[in-house]
Amino acid sequence: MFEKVLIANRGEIALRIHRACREMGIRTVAVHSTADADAMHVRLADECVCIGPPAAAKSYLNIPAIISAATITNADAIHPGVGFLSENADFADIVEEHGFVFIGPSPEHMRIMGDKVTAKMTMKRLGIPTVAGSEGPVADETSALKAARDLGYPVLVKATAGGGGRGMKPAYSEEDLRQALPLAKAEAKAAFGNDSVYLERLLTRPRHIEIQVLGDGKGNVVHLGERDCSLQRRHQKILEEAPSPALNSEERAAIGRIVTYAMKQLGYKSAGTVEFLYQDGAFSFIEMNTRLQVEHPITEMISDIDLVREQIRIAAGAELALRQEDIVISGHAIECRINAEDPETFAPSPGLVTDYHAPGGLDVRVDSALYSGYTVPPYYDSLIAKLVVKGRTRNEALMRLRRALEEYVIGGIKTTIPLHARLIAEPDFLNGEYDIHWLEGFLGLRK
Ligand code: MV4
Repeated sequence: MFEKVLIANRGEIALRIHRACREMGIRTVAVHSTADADAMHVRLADECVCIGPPAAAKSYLNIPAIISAATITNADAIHPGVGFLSENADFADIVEEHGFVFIGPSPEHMRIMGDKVTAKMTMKRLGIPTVAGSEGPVADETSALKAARDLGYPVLVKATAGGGGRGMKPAYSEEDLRQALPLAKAEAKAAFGNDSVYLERLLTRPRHIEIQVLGDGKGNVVHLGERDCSLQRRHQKILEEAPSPALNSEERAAIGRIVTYAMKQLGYKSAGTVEFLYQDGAFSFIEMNTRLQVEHPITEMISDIDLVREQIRIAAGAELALRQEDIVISGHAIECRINAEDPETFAPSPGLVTDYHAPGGLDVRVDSALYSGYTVPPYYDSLIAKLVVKGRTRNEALMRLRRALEEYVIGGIKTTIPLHARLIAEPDFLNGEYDIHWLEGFLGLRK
């Protein structure tokens, strides 16, 4: 097992990884920008190294600085966390070239899933259901129009390098498509430096359901059920729950089997998430995330499996000790993402936390690096806490969540706690009747 792990991240996720390491007897190295010298992840780690100025491009994304930090502290392995360098295959290669272990999948699998067309073709070949679409990128307007005529409108233009909804444009007619194509290409070029696009049939009211997997790269793979992440605003998830209120146990078992089989064929290593759109009883693959996800705690709550611990064991060369038949999903978990934002306008609200009291009690988990007297810096993602609850039933989880939100005190800055309190009182939410567009409608936004 590793003796020392460098955590190439910040905030609640750095703390989450530190906790797993500590429980495994592994020492930790925190890296931080000058803006994060007082951060909780730095305080708790055994060692810390300042890797640059506040701007993430010069610190948390600064590969030479991170490799240097691992070298001078004599770390064995690097955990990239979520965001930042976590899906950067070149970083994974560089980590290994310098003699450290990258705690994540193989760079090859990261590259396959990073290119959305290659990911889709690969998954289709492995038996995963995909959305009807163009076979690969569309070269020009003529071939796009032809592909769309074959598919039938509406269609969605997507960026090959995509993710996060950038470079994505719907088209309801040929005229729409002629306009959407150059717009999508320009957006993709600006966001990813790659203007390649492909087409898919547009699903108009899907849910976003994702399957958590763990593989050891030696052909052992398990799935840990699904998460429903449909409640989002501008591609930012707000609240997630597991299991999905939309699936029955047959559907759950069937998609789990399909995903597990595909990941075994691929020889997938580490934690990963296979994302689907679910509409009219059918699953369609959209993307695979080759990393730990922000919402991983809801899966941990209902499976009683520590995903970060498993990632670390697997990276250290251990075989997956879990068998599918040993995995028991029980109860219902909900995560509220608490952001330092105005709950009405979503304007960022960094600044001094004057009071802090986190909720507790049975089956309440708070993943946060906040403390009273901490100043939330303005430079990074606004996620400051994840409030996760579990109940034996969805209703029990909802009652517990309402109580925990009431208890939570974060003074001095605006947070999205009031938004969550409003959201979980809505009949559609209480009934589990929502799709990926529901929240934006509720907020009166509409794109
Ligand atoms: C789609 C879709 C509808 N039809 N594909 C958004 C980003 C990327 N992850 C895929 N996305 C979508 N792909 C087809 N064929 C709708 C979305 C989508 C979406 C998906 C998941 C979660 C939130 C979303 C919000 C808007 C659009």
